[in-house]
Amino acid sequence: MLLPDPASTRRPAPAPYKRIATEEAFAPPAMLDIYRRLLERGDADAGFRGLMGFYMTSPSERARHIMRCLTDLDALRLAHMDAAGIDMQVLALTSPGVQVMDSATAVSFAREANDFLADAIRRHPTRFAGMLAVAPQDPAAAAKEIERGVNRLGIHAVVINSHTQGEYLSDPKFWEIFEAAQAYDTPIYLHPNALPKGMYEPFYECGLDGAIYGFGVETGLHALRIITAGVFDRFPKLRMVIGHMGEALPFWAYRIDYMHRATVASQRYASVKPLQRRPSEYLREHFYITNSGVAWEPAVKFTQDFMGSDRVLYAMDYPYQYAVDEVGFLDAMDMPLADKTRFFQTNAQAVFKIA
Ligand code: 1DF
Ligand code: MN
Repeated sequence: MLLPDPASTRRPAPAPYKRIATEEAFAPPAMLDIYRRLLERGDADAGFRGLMGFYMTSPSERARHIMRCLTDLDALRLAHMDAAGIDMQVLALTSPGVQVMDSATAVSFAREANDFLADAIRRHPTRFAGMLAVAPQDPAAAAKEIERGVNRLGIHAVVINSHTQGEYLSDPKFWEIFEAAQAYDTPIYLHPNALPKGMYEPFYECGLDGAIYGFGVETGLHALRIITAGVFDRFPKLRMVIGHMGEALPFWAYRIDYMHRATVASQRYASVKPLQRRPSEYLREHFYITNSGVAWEPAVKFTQDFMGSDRVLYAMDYPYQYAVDEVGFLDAMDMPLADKTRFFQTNAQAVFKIA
């Protein structure tokens, strides 16, 4: 069976730390209504159709289970958390969130989704924290929503699901969002999206467009575009979070540094400008990395070694990767308790301002 049955799976043993999972998805039913209308129009983006069209219409056990979990922020989710030993979830509007909508709908639905999230946090304040959805389609409105989310809703992080209709945050037209994130001290979680036009087909035709590989390639590219565009020279206090073990960027870091330097020196591209520091330095000093989807001890340790143990956080990726056994694998890592406590608990408390 693909999905563990929470009732029959052995619950992880109690641990001397809280387990806070930091990339956990939800979907308000009203967002699925908007998605349904987009999908019915027939001209919906191929990546979006391939992703949400699948989950919203497939009769498969995986799709039906995920749809049920996504819309629940009460008894079912809490039961799944209890069964997996998860004390707390940091919730994010599931990908692609509002980023597939037209600008006006995206702006108004982001507010609605954040109110919906804030209500869930109010109902279960010891179990849920969250990230604000924003509409990059309207950077000024996104900046305002960050202000409202921090000051009125008490939510201190932002989620952006990678590209917005093929556009990347490396484009200065979006930098008002970075300015607000820096001013309100909200880290931006750069979460995957379905692949954009132009990238989708070579991945889709072999079934590798999704979380198996395509998501990581595209989100890693996005993070690297932000770094090489000089965003962190411009916004020296901006912090970001990336999942899936940093979308493999720590493993790439050495080669990226070497080739970035060579590319700048040869003046091969007008778009590759000198930076104040090496690409890997921005990665280590401006990013936090979660292990969403990668419950693999050597990868966690390598990433801690590269980033520092105060920059690597636990994430499950519920409900897309609800695997109770993985919590046990991570509990069992051969690692000093202080580092394991940073990983499961205290880094998340610091990054997401959880009391
Ligand atoms: C999937 C994976 C879907 C992730 C997601 O959101 C997602 C998936 C729609 O498996 O289709 O957030 N993920 O982060 O790996
Ligand atoms: Mn995810």
